[in-house]
Amino acid sequence: MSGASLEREGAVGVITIDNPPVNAMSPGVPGAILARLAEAQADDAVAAVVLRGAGKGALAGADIRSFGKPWPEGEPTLRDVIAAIERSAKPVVATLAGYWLGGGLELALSCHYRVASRKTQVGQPEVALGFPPGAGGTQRLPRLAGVEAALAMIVSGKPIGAPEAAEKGILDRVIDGDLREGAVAFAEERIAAGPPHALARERTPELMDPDVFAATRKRLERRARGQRAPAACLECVEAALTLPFDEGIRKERAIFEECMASAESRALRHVFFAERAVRKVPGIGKETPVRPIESAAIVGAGTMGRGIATCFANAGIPVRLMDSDGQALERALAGIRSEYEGRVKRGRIGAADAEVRIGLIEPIDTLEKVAGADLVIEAVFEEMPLKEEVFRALDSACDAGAIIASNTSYLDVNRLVDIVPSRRGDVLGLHFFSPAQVMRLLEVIRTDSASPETLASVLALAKRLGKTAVVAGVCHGFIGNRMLEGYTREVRFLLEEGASPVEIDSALTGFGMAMGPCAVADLAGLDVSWRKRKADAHLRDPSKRYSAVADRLCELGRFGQKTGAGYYRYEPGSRTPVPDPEVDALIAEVAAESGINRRTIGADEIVERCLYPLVNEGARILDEGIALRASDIDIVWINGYGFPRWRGGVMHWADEIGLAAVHGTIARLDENQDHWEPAPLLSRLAAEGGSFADVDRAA
Ligand code: T1G
Ligand code: NAD
Repeated sequence: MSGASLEREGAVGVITIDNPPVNAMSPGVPGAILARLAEAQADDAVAAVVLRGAGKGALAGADIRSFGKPWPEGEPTLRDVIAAIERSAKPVVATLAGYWLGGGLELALSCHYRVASRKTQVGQPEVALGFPPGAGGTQRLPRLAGVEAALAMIVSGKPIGAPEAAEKGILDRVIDGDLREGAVAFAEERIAAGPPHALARERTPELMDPDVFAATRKRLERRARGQRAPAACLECVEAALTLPFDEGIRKERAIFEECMASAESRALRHVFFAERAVRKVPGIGKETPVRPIESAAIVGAGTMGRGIATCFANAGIPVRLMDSDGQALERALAGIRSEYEGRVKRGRIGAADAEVRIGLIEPIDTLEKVAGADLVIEAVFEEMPLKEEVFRALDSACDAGAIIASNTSYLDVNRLVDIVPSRRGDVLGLHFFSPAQVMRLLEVIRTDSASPETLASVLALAKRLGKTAVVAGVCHGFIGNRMLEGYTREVRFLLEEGASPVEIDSALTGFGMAMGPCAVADLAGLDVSWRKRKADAHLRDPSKRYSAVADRLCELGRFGQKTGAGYYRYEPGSRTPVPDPEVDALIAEVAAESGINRRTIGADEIVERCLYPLVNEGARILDEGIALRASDIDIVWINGYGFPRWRGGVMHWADEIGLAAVHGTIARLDENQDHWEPAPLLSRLAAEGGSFADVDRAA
């Protein structure tokens, strides 16, 4: 039963808030706290109150599941509890453990005193859900911590540890040893000292740096372009300085309500639950055995092998690195070393730590030396016959029970399983993204035969590596890269039809993408996909439209940043794209050859043309069960391709527009172009008035 209990310890009434797992303020909980507070007030033997959380002691704030639903009529709210505490003549000591976040911290800020165990984290993470704190945090925190510190915490949403919070004046004491006993002892001291028991609201906020608001505003214009919540947080904190307390509270509430109703907040709340749903994989549970992965080996020390080796070293897991080309291996090791040295120079890690990590990477000169590794990842060139050869060699080299994974971007991992028939349960795809040591996304490719144990083991490993794992089925390009094809196709068509690389990139960064597609192509290198297109040329349907723009750039040796020129040109040593008239001329020439009349294309059309193919292919991927749920696709695009988190991911964004409208546009485009056939699932949902969120293949 969720609620709150009251026990007496001498003159101290201990109220324990109990709503597993994180004591969120779900309907009913504030009412229960109010009732216990009233009992404590009425009990003459109680002189002070300790307010704490049950279980691990966390108070994670408002119940995020209740947002967007009406609060039950007549049911008290967190703000009623806060008002009651501030009216209380008996001092209330908030007793913090675990995470005290959002409304949890706001409740504590309204108390007369705050004590915490050393490992406690406190923060106002609301901005990450698309709104500012809504129960007085923006008014009370500046009065306790000072304006600058409060502003930084509220705008960033990042929690801080108890020692730092005590230093800032947010906490009155950090308690080592038994927290409840320490809190009761603290309350007894306050009883002995007697009034006044000051409240945060009675203080005046202190501002040291009068430029902090202007400077933060400027930073947000750059960093949080398109978003409302960070600026809303700033406005609220500013009100703490310019308005009397109660007016500041009213202003905070008005801004909070406006933000809560926004598409931005719906998107961010969707992502919060998507990040938790993605960890749930059918057939994998707590009872599934997990094989320990204490050592790994990587075959192929190119771009990916090197990055993946670094991931393991960063997680403290010994890793062997092999390449058939000795020079490639040397280059990889030198590259790894120089990257760690760079991080030491920038103060990111200590020199000794860097040496430990470098020491975890052991070069090996033959594939046989992968023996003994718990996991082997193949990262050789993207060629099926080569990968098959490597898998045959791994079959004889690996220990029984070792997990064997391919880092392939597109190829059929089930075919690789057939190479090692006695190891069917132990093989899967582990699709890291480049640069592997930086990108959070890891697509885990579930082959038809991978055992639950293998899957559970790599999911546990992903967590150790700090990766967000998304389980995907086998198909060409899995979730992310399969969707990417339509995106890059439309970029090339738009170029021919009249948009410049700058116009395309600005339209998409304006939408919120981390980078524009032309700049991304220049960064990744245009030659890889060019080679692939040449190799697959015989498979192309000649009746379908094909754009030669990218091929022609490559024919000029324009492979992107690495050659100083691609869709843009680059000054030596610079990564800043500079528009290049030569490219404009080349595109105009290609368009003329294809008989295309070029025109001016607006940003909205660019965004639709580039992003609707993602939605359409995403619908197919969902329909085929390649992704378990639409929100998994959202996680892939947010973490692997720079899709704006505050738009909720590709599929949520489409749901938000409305699938009938998206379908209508795609169907219209399909009349003029042959690449736009609406996906059956999209057509069906559009007709039914449904949404992608309703489709859950994991249920
Ligand atoms: N509401 C509802 N459910 C929550 C929740 C919350 N606030 N926090 C966690 N859960 C669920 C979560 O969905 C999961 O459920 C389980 O608890 C364990 O979480 C008025 C309006 C606390 C650091 O933003 O950051 O207060 O998936 O897997 O890794 O201004 O959860 O098992 O079914 O994440 O140990 C502000 C959000 C709310 C905190 C724990 N608060 N939570 O991390 O476990 S807005 C937040 C977290 C607010 C006021 C406003 C983390 C955590 P399930 P978990 P964890
Ligand atoms: P790369 O060309 O940089 O490196 C491949 C390495 O494999 C080379 O050093 C080569 O010498 C080595 N190699 C070739 N045959 C070998 C053999 N028989 N035994 C041992 N080593 C051998 O390629 P990459 O970009 O690192 O890609 C590797 C794999 O990862 C490919 O399957 C690719 O599709 C995939 N991938 C690449 C990216 C990316 O952005 N580069 C992203 C995700 C996945």
